[in-house]
Amino acid sequence: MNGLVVLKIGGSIITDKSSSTPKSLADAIERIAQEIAGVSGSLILVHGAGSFGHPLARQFKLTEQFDVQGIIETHRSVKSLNTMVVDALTLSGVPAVPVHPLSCALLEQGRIRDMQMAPLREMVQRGLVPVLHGDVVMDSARGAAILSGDQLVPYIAQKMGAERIGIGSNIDGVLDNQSKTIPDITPSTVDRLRVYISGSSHTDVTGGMLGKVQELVELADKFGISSRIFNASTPGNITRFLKGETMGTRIQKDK
Ligand code: IP8
Repeated sequence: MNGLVVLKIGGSIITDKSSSTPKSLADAIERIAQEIAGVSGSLILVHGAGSFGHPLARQFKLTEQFDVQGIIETHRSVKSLNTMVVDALTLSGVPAVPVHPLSCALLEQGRIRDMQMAPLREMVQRGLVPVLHGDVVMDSARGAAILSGDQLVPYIAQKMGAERIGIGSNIDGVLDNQSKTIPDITPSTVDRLRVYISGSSHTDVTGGMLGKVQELVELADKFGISSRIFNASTPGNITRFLKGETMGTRIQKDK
């Protein structure tokens, strides 16, 4: 699908991730919706779970065990965050529709085994903007597991033949040991850079920055799709990314 952009907005941008209970950041959600509304083009949006998902996933030990109540409560919570994002986009004039991974994906040992792509394809072709999110999802081996938006983005991008991928985090891309942005990462440099790349400082059951980089390096390596990690908490940066401007860290295949 030519020109399609897949963008993930991290849970740290739209929620207070330091909170152990769900706490949304309404101003940030509204700003993001307005920036997205300002740039036309095909888009699939994925957002993180932040304080609506990670504390509950940890409380119910969803990465270790099957727990019916944990599935219900965690999904209900991330769905409520998704409703806030979709509502803000709708109010800004974006034709956004919710897509919940629990209802359309199946995992095996935590990796996506199967996902309904036909509805997404039809939505995008008809000008709708699907809005997915990190979720608890059924798993053929474990019963259920956590599916991070970081895994959804490369999967969807590859299946849909996306043109550009963005991961909007709350820092200026991937930083080195001097806190300077690493402009480029490739499969051959990632091992050397790994020591600089930390996990998340908050409750994060899906791996923080290192998890994101690993997913995107794999995408570049296997499918030649490049992506960009940038600071989406800086006003205007989502607009810049959508317009194709250079910023943050680019992850691409070795030349
Ligand atoms: O915030 C995690 O998704 P992420 C989903 O995109 C849950 O890593 C339920 C913790």
